[in-house]
This record gives sequence, C-alpha cells and structure tokens, in this order.
Amino acid sequence: MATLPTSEDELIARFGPHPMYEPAGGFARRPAAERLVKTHCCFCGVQCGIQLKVADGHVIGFEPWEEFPVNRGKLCSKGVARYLQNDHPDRLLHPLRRTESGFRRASWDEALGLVVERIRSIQQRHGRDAFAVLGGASLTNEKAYLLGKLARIALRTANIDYNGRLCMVSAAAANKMAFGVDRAANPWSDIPLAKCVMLVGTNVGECFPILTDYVWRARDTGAKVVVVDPRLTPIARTADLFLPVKPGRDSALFAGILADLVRRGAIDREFIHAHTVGFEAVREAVAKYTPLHTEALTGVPAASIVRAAELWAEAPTSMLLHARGLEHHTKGVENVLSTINLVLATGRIGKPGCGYGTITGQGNGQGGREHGQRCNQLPGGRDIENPAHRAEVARFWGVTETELPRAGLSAVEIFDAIERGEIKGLLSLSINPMVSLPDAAKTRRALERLEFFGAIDFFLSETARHADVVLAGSLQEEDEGTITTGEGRVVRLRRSVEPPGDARVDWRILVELAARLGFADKFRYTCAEDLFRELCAASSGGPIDYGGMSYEKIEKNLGVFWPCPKPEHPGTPRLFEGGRFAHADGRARFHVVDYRPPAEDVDRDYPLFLTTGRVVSQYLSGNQTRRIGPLLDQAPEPYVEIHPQLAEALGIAAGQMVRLATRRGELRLPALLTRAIRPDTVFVPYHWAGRLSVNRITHRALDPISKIPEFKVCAVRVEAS
Ligand SMILES: Nc1nc2c(c(=O)[nH]1)N[C@H]1C(S)=C(S)[C@@H](COP(=O)(O)OP(=O)(O)OC[C@H]3O[C@@H](n4cnc5c(=O)[nH]c(N)nc54)[C@H](O)[C@@H]3O)O[C@H]1N2
Ligand SMILES: Nc1nc2c(c(=O)[nH]1)N[C@H]1C(S)=C(S)[C@@H](COP(=O)(O)OP(=O)(O)OC[C@H]3O[C@@H](n4cnc5c(=O)[nH]c(N)nc54)[C@H](O)[C@@H]3O)O[C@H]1N2
Ligand code: SF4
Ligand SMILES: [Mo]
Repeated sequence: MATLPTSEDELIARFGPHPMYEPAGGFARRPAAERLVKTHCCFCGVQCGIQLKVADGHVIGFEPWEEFPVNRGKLCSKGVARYLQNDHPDRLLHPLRRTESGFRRASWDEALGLVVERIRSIQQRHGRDAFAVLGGASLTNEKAYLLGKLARIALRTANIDYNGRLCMVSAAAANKMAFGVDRAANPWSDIPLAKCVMLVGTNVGECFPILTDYVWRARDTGAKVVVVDPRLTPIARTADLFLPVKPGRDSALFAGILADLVRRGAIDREFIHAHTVGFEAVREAVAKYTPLHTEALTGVPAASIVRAAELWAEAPTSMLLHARGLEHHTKGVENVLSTINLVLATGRIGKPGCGYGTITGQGNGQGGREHGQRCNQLPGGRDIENPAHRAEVARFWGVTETELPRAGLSAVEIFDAIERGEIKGLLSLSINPMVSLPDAAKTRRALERLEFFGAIDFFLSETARHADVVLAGSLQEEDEGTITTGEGRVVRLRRSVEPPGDARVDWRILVELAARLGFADKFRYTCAEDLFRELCAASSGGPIDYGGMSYEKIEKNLGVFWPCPKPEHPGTPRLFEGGRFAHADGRARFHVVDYRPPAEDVDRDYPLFLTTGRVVSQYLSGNQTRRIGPLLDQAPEPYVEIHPQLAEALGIAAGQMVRLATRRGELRLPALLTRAIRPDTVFVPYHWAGRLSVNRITHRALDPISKIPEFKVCAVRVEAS
C-alpha cells in the first residue's frame, strides 16, 4: 500500500505543485532557513495575531500565534490566505507613468519629481486647497500621522481625508457627542461576561469571525443574544431573538425599545442622575414610540420589540455592539445615538460585562481616525477648529497657528469638488474609491477631470488605473509600525520582508516627497519608531493620549490600550469606570432622536429596498482579496439575495439573471434565493469592480454630521432579465 507523503518536498515530487494556486514561475522548493515573525493580520479591525513564516526574503506561510490573547491562534479564511499576496505576480515592483499608450516604467527620481512639480504648479495656479490628499485606515498609525502632517505642513492644503469616511465616522461622531471621546468602551473580553448581547447591523459571523467566538462564549454561560438586521445572518440564526428591521429604521426601533423600558420602570435612575445629562427630554421624545407605532415604522413585530426590552431589562449585565448596518445611513449619527440612549438609560456601561462599542471595520479603523488624517482633526484626536488645539499642534510642529489649514472637505465631498473642477490635483494612499464610493459614474467623471492624480498602492487598483503616476508602495508585512485595534489596543506590526524589486516602504515615499517640497527639516525620520515617538509626543495631553507608549512597552504587554498618558501608566482597557465620562463635567449626554426616513425611500417606481455589504472571503474593494486564489474561489462574483416570496411575485427563478434598476443606473446579477432576508429588501455584496460593482447604483446621500454615504439603503426596482 502506498504511504502518504510526509513532507512538502515529497508531496511536490509525487504529485507536482497544486495546479490552482501555483505562483507565476512555479513553486520554489521551500528553502531550509525559515523564521517566524510575530505580527498581525492585514485585514479587519480585530487584528488577530499571526506568525508569518519567512524564508529567503519571502513570506511563504504562517503559523498560529497562540499567546496573543485576542484570537489565541485562531484565524478566519482571509487571515489564513493573506500571505499569498507577498509573491503575487500582480505586485507593483516600480513606479509607473502614464503615456499616450498606457503605463510605462519610471524611475523614482522621475516619478517623485513629477508629483512635486504638479503639486507646485497646481497650487500656484489654483491655490493650496486645489490639491487634495486621501489616506486610508489600513495604514499604520505612523503613516496616518505622517500623511496628515505632510498635507498640513508641506502642502498646506485643508483638503485631506480618508476612507474611514465611508466606514466608522457616524459612530465616531456620536461617541464624541455622547461620551466626549471616540473609542469602543470595552475590551472584547467583556463580551463573555455579559448576560445579554445585542448585535445591531453587524454580520459578525462573516465580518468579524473571530469575535463570533466571544458571543458564543457569552451564550455558553447563559447570555441571551439579540440580533437586529434585515437579514438572518449566520449569527442571527443562533440568536435568542431576531428583530428583522426594515433598512433605515433603527432609530425608531431603539426609541421603541427605550420607551418600553421606561414604561416598565427598568431604567437606572441613580446612574442617570449621577452621571448623565438630558434624560428627561429623551424620555418625553420616545413616549410616542409605542410597540404598535414602532412596529408600523420598522416592520419588527410589536411582541418582539417588547421581548427585546424584556431580555435587556432582565439581564444583570449587557453589551450593545453595532457596525455599519446601523451607521451607513444619512442618519447614521442619530441611529448610533439612539442605541447609546438605551445603554445610558439602563446604566450598562463602565463595568465588567457592561458596555457598548462600535465594531471598527478596517485593520486600523480606530488608529486611522485618531492621528490627524481626517479633514476635521489634528493629532491626538484634536479638533482642527478648536483654537487651543490648533495652538498646541502648531507649537509642536513649529509653525504659526495661521499657517495651519482649517477644516477641509470630507472624502465624498472631495470627489464632488473634483467633479465641479474646484480641486485639480490628488495624491492617494490606501483607498480605492472607484469601487468603494457610491454612484460610481460620478467617481469616474471626477477622476477623469483631474489635472493630476498620483496613487500609492502595491496592486494596480481600479482607481490607480486613472492615475498619471503610480508609486509602488508597501504591503503590511514589508513595514514596521503600530495599529490600534477595534477594542482600542495598540499593537505592533513587525517587518517580515523588504519590499520586492524597486517598490518602497510607504512612509519613506512620503518623507522623500516632503523633502523634495522643501521641508526636509520637519520630516527627519530614520525609522518607523521615530515616527511613533513623535506621534505619541504629539498626542500627549490631547483627547486621545498615547504619551506613555513605546514599542518596547507594547511588545512586552501584547498591546496597550489608550489612554496611556505616562510611561508608568498601564493603559485603559475599559473606559468610563465609575461612570466618569470624557466631557469636561464628567457626565455623558443623552440626545433626543426623532425618526426620519432614509434619503431615498421606496415608492411606486422603485418599490424595494436595496442594501449592500460583505461576504466572509472578500475584503472591501477586493483589490487584495480578488487576487488571492482560494478567496476568489469562495466568492468569484456578486449576486443578489432575494426572498423566495418576492422572487415568485416577480417571476424570478434561482440563479436567473435579474436587472436591478435605481435612479443612478442598472446592474445585472444572478439571483440567490434565500429565506434569510426580508421580502421587501434585496442585498448585494460590494467587493467587485466595473459591471459587477453595486456602487454603480447606490445613492450618494450623506449624513449631515458624519458625511458618511447611505450605503445601507436606497430604492430599487428588480426585474427578471
Ligand atoms: N469578510 C469581510 N470582513 C470584513 C470586511 C470585508 O470587506 N469583508 N470589512 C471590514 C470593514 S472595513 C467593515 S466596515 C466591517 C463591516 O462589518 P458589518 O457592518 O458587520 O458588515 P456589512 O455587511 O457592511 O453590514 C452588516 C449588516 O448590516 C445589515 N443592514 C443593512 N441595512 C441595515 C439597517 O438599516 N439596519 C440594520 N440594523 N442592519 C442593516 C446587513 O444586512 C448586514 O448583515 O467588516 C470588516 N470585516
Ligand atoms: N456599497 C457599499 N460600498 C461600500 C461599503 C458598503 O458596505 N457598501 N463599505 C464601505 C466601507 S465600510 C469601507 S471601509 C470602504 C473601503 O473602501 P476602500 O478604501 O476603497 O477599500 P480598500 O479595498 O481597503 O482600498 C484600499 C486600497 O489601498 C491599498 N492598500 C491597502 N493597504 C495599503 C497599505 O498599507 N499601503 C498602500 N500603499 N496601499 C494599501 C489596497 O490595495 C486598495 O487598493 O468601502 C465602503 N464602500
Ligand atoms: S477576523 Fe479579521 S483580523 Fe482576524 S483573521 Fe479574520 S480578517 Fe484577519
Ligand atoms: Mo469599513
């Protein structure tokens, strides 16, 4: 009988390399000298620990990192496959310059020289704000800080923003309004201590698979799990109570739940009195949201609304967690505030097993929104329009306050200004708006109107295809730095390999640009740690204080939670202990929220709700995960989820192509019939480009405060095609 192969060498000798995932140029034999590098996943905000296996300057695999407490070695399908990017044949290996006949290779000198020349010429002719900068929340804290400083000091443009504007800004704004600070209030380790876990607008099972385990651990010790979503997602299938809310109705639902808690006297008067401001106005405002009225607005049965209030009231401890399903709305901030009202009214915050948080999406979604790459923010979470904050940062950077730009346009507004011809030049790092912004035809028109566009990426994205110059930057495993995870824990990323070919580490590209713009003296960094030291010092005394952190301390403690103002400070895993909030008077704020409909509600012409989101094996715009064979195999193309009742009414069979029409345009996709969605709603995942991109038909309406687009609801007509 033949024996099984016992090594990879023997496997390849007997069967040849695996045909499906063979890299270009064939499999190299695994070299003998290997090392393991402890670092983190490059994808979502859970930032699981992983050990990358490195040999001969290449990442060739991974091992679990069992000591890292958040995931204890576990990874989801994306974390397992991420190492396949490093040697990918599509990797950009040198700068590219656009010519009449396509891109050609350029030297760094030529490429950087051109970027600097175009920045100067556009700013001289049209003013400093005519050149915009866009960053991203996959970047390390070091790069986010550096990009903000580059824009404000070397370009002196007001127009810098980032892709977190499409992601967590509604939660960030609401958290600041209610608590005075923007961070998930609890470490994930509080979830298993809660006796009721309410998950609102988050497909945890597919988007944060490793957090699912925390919810199940809570359930194993008797917690009740309540899920609010128009779709019966994997986590909803195992919930005790599922509230199938109509898209865009959460603020009414939470008013209804709070009204019921008030009626049954299940609020914490002592906590409200001692630690909050504004409850009476909220109590009066929610009174009209009776269970029946709320049912009529939200589509959730009155009995389920009452049951949700009951489960929350009965539990001695509880956690409320939400993500983009609650936040991607023109009333995203109001929706979030309506959930915070519930948490505050019942005093369920700042105690073990009691708390609240947005589940931050991108790898550095938290840190990416702290260090000054946002249009309204300076380092340390400072407010760019606050005179005291401006003075502190100006002093730190050695400029006068008047030299610091004011608040600029947000990401989507920047594209609108480009389309109007007001912004002429753009430099982007870590954002793929051609796929990720709503109403893609508008995004394309804007990109085509730019006088100059420079993009830094490691794979040629759909957006970078429109660039005049593409600078070959670095993958996460090619750089050092820190990331702040969704629970507020600052962790260390370690370089595993050098960038291949002539590609460069992102932050070195930015430093070189600053020098060529004449600011070498303000951008003297020899390593990423120099940048970290400076950003910690810049944050010191600010609302988001990293003052007491160092690489050494982070490594020793497997992460440090902010605030950590002094070297001897241990960090702060749980915020608001003892009911002390970050507003000057130490009290949290209630906010009156009255339900209002989405920007584009259903009508006779467009009678169904379209909502959009994710699948487990693809990540964001897909520029990375669509190139990873095993992940693409799991989700090669998008589809539209349709309830069988709706499909029958429309004469649509399983797998049949259907036409989705909105006021922006049309899209043809195969139908996936599933009972796990409301019959008045259809769902499309958004990770694909071109004719497969759902953002061709989504709506470009923004929340007035957070400026987030309404990705989660617009009106659509669905027909067999
Ligand atoms: N596999 C995978 N994981 C990811 C990502 C990825 O692209 N792929 N991206 C990361 C990032 S950046 C983010 S932001 C997160 C996103 O994480 P999530 O927010 O969990 O994911 P989404 O699929 O955007 O939306 C979540 C849910 O909102 C529901 N929903 C739609 N409309 C409404 C509504 O009006 N109210 C309520 N209550 N729910 C609604 C949808 O049905 C969906 O199940 O995931 C992170 N993790
Ligand atoms: N319809 C619809 N649209 C959505 C959403 C939705 O739910 N529905 N979700 C929104 C959300 S929550 C988000 S977060 C956005 C995300 O939107 P995007 O920001 O466009 O998504 P990414 O795919 O992360 O794009 C990042 C780009 O930067 C590159 N990149 C990644 N890391 C690095 C790095 O370290 N260095 C360099 N140089 N490049 C890097 C990647 O290759 C990619 O091209 O999409 C939004 N769009
Ligand atoms: S849960 Fe998030 S961080 Fe963990 S392996 Fe999956 S994508 Fe990576
Ligand atoms: Mo996101």
